[in-house]
Amino acid sequence: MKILKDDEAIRRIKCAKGVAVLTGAGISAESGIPIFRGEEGLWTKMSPEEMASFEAFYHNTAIVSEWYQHRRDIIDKSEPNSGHKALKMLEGLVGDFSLITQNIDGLHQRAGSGSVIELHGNIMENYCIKCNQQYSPQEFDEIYQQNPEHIPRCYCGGLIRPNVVWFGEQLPVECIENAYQAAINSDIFLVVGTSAYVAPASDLPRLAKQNGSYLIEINPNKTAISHIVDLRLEGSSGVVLPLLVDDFKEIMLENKQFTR
Ligand code: BJW
Ligand code: ZN
Repeated sequence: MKILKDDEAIRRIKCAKGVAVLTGAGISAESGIPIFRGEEGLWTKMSPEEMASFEAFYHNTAIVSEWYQHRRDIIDKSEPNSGHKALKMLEGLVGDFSLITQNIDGLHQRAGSGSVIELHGNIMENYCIKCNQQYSPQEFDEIYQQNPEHIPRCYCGGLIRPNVVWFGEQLPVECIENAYQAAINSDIFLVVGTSAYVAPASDLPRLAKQNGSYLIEINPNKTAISHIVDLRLEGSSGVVLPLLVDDFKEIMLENKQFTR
């Protein structure tokens, strides 16, 4: 064991059938994508509600669109890190595995993870708020670049917005239902790189625990749910996750030999 010293954690992993993971901005920090809150956060100078809301987009379209385009540029240049890759490995080890992310950067998919539940959408997708026309990243980029005011408009005249979930907006129903189900069905629930401040994603760890799951938090800092987790692995996910997944592998292999 490299990182797991806790007997209860090892016992729980030995008999785990379902593993669910909730990730947040922290898992992409080591890919060079800024987190939202805290000293290193995107939002130290302005409140989240000022930027990530439909009202902000509608009344300050150019500023909000520029902000998203700037973030798209960062994401375009970034690569999945060892944390994303470790979760892809974990998926291959566990029969019933669910990966739930609040991130809109698509890095889990680029690391090879299959069927990722994207609670807050994806920044590369865009659509018209009037006629719902979808725009591919290339189509959107062309419209954005051709418009000197940076107010992207559909051919119907409607504003084009990113396919992300802003404050006060409902999460995609199928995604949140699948996430609730994954939390309920899990035996182990990993909470990685999220402040667990934003609902309803922040309800998932509690729901998992109420249904008997063992909660492991991976984060260099304490969060809103640290007091309810069973095990805190303090550190960055790019370092901790590969070690944890190695331990999972070892425990599961040992268990197979034992049960044979
Ligand atoms: C590392 C690390 C390393 C660093 N390794 N870790 C009171 C008033 C008004 C509203 C509410 C209220 N109470 C609750 C609400 C609801 C509201 C809400 O939660 N508000 C909070 C402010 C309290 N929620 C909503 O409005 C949601 N919708 C909703 O509830 O709908 C109801 C409804 C029903 C029916 C009809 C209509 C409505 C929607 C929430 C949408 C959130 N959207 C955003 C923006 C997405 C688009 C974009 O990216 O621009 O999602 S906000 C932002 O926060 C983003 C993130 O996904 C989300 C979570 O942030 P995350 O990932 O936790 O990041 P950070 O920065 O907070 O934390 C990073 C962590 O990483 C830290 O802990 C670091 O320590 C750690 N870290 N380096 C590991 N290397
Ligand atoms: Zn349109």
